[in-house]
Amino acid sequence: MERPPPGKVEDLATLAKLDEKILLDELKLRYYNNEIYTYVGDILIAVNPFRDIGIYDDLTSYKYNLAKKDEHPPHIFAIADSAYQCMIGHGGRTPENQCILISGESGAGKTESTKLIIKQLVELCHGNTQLEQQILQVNPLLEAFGNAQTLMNDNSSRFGKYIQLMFHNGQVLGAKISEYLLEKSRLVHQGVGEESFHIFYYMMAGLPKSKQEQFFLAAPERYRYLVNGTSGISKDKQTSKVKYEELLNALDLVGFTDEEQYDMFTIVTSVLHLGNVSFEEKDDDSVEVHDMNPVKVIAKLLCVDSEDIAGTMTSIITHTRGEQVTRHYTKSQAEEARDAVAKVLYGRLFGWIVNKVNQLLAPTYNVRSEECREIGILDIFGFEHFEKNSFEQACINLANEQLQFFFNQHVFKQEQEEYIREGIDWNEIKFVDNKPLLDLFLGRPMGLLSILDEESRFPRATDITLVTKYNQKFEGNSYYKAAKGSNDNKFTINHYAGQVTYTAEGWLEKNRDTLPPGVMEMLQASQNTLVKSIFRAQVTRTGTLSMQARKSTRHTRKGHRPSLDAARKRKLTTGGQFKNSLHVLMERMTAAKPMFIRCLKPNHVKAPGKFDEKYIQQQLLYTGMLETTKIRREGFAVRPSFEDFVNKYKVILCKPTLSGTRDNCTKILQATKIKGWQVGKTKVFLKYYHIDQITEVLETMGKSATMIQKLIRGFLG
Ligand code: AOV
Ligand code: MG
Repeated sequence: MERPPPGKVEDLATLAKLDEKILLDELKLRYYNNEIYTYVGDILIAVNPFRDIGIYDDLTSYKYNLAKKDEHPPHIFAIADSAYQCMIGHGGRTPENQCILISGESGAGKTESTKLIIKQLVELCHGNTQLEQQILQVNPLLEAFGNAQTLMNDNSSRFGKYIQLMFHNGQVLGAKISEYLLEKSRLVHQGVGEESFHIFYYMMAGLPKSKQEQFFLAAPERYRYLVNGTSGISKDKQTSKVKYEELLNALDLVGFTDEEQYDMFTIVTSVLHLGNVSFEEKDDDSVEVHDMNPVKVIAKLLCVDSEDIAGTMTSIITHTRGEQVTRHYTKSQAEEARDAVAKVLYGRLFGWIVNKVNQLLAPTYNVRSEECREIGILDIFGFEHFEKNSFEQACINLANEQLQFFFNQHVFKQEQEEYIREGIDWNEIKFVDNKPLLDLFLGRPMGLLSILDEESRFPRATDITLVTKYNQKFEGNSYYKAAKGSNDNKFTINHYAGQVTYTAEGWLEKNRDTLPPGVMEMLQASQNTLVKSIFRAQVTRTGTLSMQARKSTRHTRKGHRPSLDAARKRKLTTGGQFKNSLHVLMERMTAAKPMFIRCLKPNHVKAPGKFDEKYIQQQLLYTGMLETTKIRREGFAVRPSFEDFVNKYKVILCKPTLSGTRDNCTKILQATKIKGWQVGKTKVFLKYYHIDQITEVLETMGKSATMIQKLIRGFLG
């Protein structure tokens, strides 16, 4: 067979010569030719085109439906198709649950890929059911509330998600979404050139005047949470308006009622108003709300008492020896309390939206679980490296480490271990194992998160004490680097995807994620249906007082600086929760057959037609793409047992009673004349392209058989 010219190699695992430069050149030539997709065996590389290249139309979608892999150019639809075929057990395969894991830097194209996969999967089901239409609307809906413009991506996912599509007899039965760690801190502060969640801008551009009045809304520039010291509002109003209409449409289609939508917007707007609450210090060391107007608006929107809101943000009431004591907050404590209310409102709203979507898309009829199959799609937040990196970046980057580890386990470790076990003639391919990084983060009691949890329990701990502890415990760990100054709150981690320096400012608070006393009770007492329901089922914390008690407080001790920590009770920390959800995710993915999509970002400036070689080279290097290509080129992707192999291919020897032995497998393989296979101790080891080759042998045999029959018939007359 003639080798394709450079840039025309659709599967890098078929390259005769292989090095970093060759990989890069192939991808570059293809990119400039609008061929953004390239295979590495069963793995798909996708280079973000940053423009519409017109390859996702219905005709293309149809073309890839149940197509053979090499029939058409590499495409994301082919991956969806392959997952679907494996899931239903097409072509005699055993039906299996699938998961599609999409990785890549922030802005590399993971979320777009997720949407394209879902679109194609729905297409493959042929139906045009209401459920399918609902499923297609879930992503735009969640993006409005969970995505935001960042320096790296104009539509950056600020939460991770795993979407499970459930099937029965090849038809979609329902869907379930799991969400990971919404970046709530973005509500109250955004970095330079960044924005808050899209929903705020969509709403302000799209709400008709009458509704704006109902929500007491003014121009976006009037809200501190949207303009707090950054670039201001850069979104185009007309685009936001269109997005708002799309969102309403999605909400309707998925099944949110008008009342629910109204209540959702009520919460979103009250968050905005919260940002405008400010405080002033009084001579007696107490603080009070500077201007009660925004508080009154919030009180109306959330159906709570305005005095209660002002009270919970400026003071804490405790019981001391049977007496009620009011302690005043400092100005910064009051601001912290206000921001905490905004974050809990929005965070709970987001959680409620995801739950609601899950209820609306849950399978409506019962199918025995063994008859139900699923395809899961993982779209997490990509690896992040900003000028200033906080707790959120640490969690996001940990999730990426975990995903890279999963990839390595599948692509390198388990595979090579099996070759050794089965006595296959094999030259080991080395890969960079990032297990030490997972240990650094997740180890117990000596991991970054465990130590953070421990420190979070000390009311007097600070970011400096935390980092001092890190410096002591990780001295000598080559993946950890302490900052030069001894009184510094910074440290550097040597991630698989590069070095990131973190600043521990605010980590303890973010990890504790506790609410100022009284906030929960105040919100639980709301008369707004949605607010009430998202704060229901919360155990009232001891040590704090109900609203009633607050109102009847008489005694006030002045001048005492309270600590918010005093009333905090132990609960699962943010880090602890994240660790648990990562664990559950890994278990889910381990139980399915994984397929990998590697998204690459061609430049830092979100521009089309710009292939920054150095930047791509870096990504190829840290994702281990050269080694991946090597193992896919030399490895054996298909490994049937002797029994299965003989059963399926005994026709090649024309012996229907052939038994499933090692010898018989060898005989069949020799008869096909294909090259490069091996026979192990219990299985046959085939390259991924061998199956197509054997199928061709079978087809040729079939054709000759029909031809012979025809000849005989003709001969006989
Ligand atoms: P991400 O999910 O990987 O980043 P996105 O999927 O949001 O990245 O892609 C970023 C932007 O790149 C999109 O908004 C599109 O403008 C463009 N893009 C991506 N894929 C395609 C494609 N196939 N065709 C055309 N344009 C594309 V983050 O969520 O930031 O990690 O947290
Ligand atoms: Mg994304």
